[in-house]
Amino acid sequence: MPFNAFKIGRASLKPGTPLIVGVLNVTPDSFSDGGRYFNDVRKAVDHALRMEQEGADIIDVGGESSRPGSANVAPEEEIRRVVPAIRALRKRSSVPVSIDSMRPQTARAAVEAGADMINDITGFTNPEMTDAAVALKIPVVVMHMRGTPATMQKRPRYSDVVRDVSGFLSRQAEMLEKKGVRRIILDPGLGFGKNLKHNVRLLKRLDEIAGLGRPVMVGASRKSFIGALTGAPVGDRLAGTLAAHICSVLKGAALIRVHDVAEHRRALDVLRELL
Ligand code: HH2
Repeated sequence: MPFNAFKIGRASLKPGTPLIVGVLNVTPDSFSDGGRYFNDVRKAVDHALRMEQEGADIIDVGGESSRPGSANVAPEEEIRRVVPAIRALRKRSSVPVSIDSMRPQTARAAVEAGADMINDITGFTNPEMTDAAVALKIPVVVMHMRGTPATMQKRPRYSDVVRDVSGFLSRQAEMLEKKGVRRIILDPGLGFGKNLKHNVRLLKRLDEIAGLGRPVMVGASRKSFIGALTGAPVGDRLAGTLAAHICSVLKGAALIRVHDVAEHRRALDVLRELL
């Protein structure tokens, strides 16, 4: 089902033209690139600019790892990590920026520094995060997660993972819409409280989530289920990631969240000609 087009900063999100969201983790401990852009604003900004040049439509900045078992970061520390990077990036580029955070204080500080979108892995289950989204009047990503990063991989169970995730996403989107949030993206949250079968089912039946009539984002990049399907270590999961993301786009994904921007841009360029 198509969705109504909208803007994220200068980017146009519309059916049939998937956007690439490049990941910038300013953390010491993210699962695939932890430490590379941590405590070094220049390195972080250079990486964001490189991703923009390679074809990223949006840069998603995160200051806290959400890998399974990861520890909580205090809001002050998260703000200290993300705000200088966003501010410095803003000075050099108008590329749309998304803040990957579950904390209202961080979301507000990031938007003040120039962020254009809030990406909440807890799917706006915290009412204060919803209040921030309402007040800030910017697009949001509602992601599904079962449990918390500390506990989410302990025997996740669903009666029907696709129906359960879709139900959660539509309920949260309706709640946000009633409060006045107009631009809403849904994300099934691959790897967040899901085992291999759950992740595969969500990808195979992604058309059901896209069928909710809202834009859908998918983030399979380098995740452990790609490793489980290919036997590849985290540094060698690009081929598997591309397959998962191309399949998602064919099933209606409007945004893909990736670490390897250039390769995804080329793959989407080819796909565009073939469709
Ligand atoms: N995945 C990660 C983090 N944030 N946000 C959305 N909306 N969807 C995702 O699939 C998603 C996300 C995990 O990836 P990464 O940022 O590379 O790792 P870490 O959480 O260890 O920083």
